[in-house]
Amino acid sequence: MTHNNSMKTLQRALEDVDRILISTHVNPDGDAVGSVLGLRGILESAGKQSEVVISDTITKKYKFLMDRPVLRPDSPELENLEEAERFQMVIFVDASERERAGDVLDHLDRWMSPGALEVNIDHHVSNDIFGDIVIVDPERASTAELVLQLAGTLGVDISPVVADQLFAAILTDTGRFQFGNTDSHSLQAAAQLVAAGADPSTIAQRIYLERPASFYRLLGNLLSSIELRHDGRTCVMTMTSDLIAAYFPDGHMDSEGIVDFTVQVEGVEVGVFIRQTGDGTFRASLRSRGEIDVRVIVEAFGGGGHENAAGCGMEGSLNDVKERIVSEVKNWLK
Ligand SMILES: [Mn+2]
Repeated sequence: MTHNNSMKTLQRALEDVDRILISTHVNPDGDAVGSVLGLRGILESAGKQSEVVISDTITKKYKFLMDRPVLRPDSPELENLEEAERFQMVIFVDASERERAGDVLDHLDRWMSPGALEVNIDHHVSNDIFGDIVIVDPERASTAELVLQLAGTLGVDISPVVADQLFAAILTDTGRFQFGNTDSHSLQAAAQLVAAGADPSTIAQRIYLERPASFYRLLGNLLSSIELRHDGRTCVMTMTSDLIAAYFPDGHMDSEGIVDFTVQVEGVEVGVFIRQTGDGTFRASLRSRGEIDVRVIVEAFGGGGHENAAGCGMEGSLNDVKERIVSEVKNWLK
């Protein structure tokens, strides 16, 4: 990895800083939530004041990880900051591009001190290396592993609360230690967090095993309509707004993890889950097994992610979007 700074560089920069803002990408996943919260706890143990601000709300299933509230761009705590209340550093975690932080960026000018440093801690291979201090390591399965490494550099003990937060982040980004990115480093980090007080069983229970019955009813509908393409090497699942509304009348549903079913079918190498996000707008999530790099596939549509898990936004009719993705997948099946 080029352009990378070391944890020592960040440690030295932190010496001159008292107030730190932490943010992450829109629609924060488990790694994003666990990493921002864990980083806040670690920086506080290091004697720094830290606040987390995220453009979106945190999904219900991750709320148990919050030891205290996080801020939104319109939070009163961030209105009219006095000079002394401004932040001297902003750390973006798990964001492959600065723009991924969303609305937060519109307000940085009034929250930050002049000359404040921007730090980029991430593990996406597609990270565009923004910021004054860059700690990007695509070899790591989760951003949380980099946050844990920072704690080691700072000499900070991991509290049981932070251990739970970082463990949840690793658990989710490795797909419960089942994705291709699961390696000795992620397992050793997880073991270190359990030794520090993380409770794997409770965390898994809260994140994966407490979904509303309507989720399973909708999932049953989706599973019964999966399509196999390319001689069974590609599996496609689609979810329209109408279908979501039939099971979730308020329109809010947590679809995280549904895509994983598409690649659990015997013989399937690439799984595609297309979810309608608005009128003529869709989000495609892809998963792969083995050598096929789905990140490269979604890059054709302006998306990003990892080798075995990636996604992109798309516009058009459902059928048009589906056929464009499916034909791009075909190009990469050997
Ligand atoms: Mn991540």
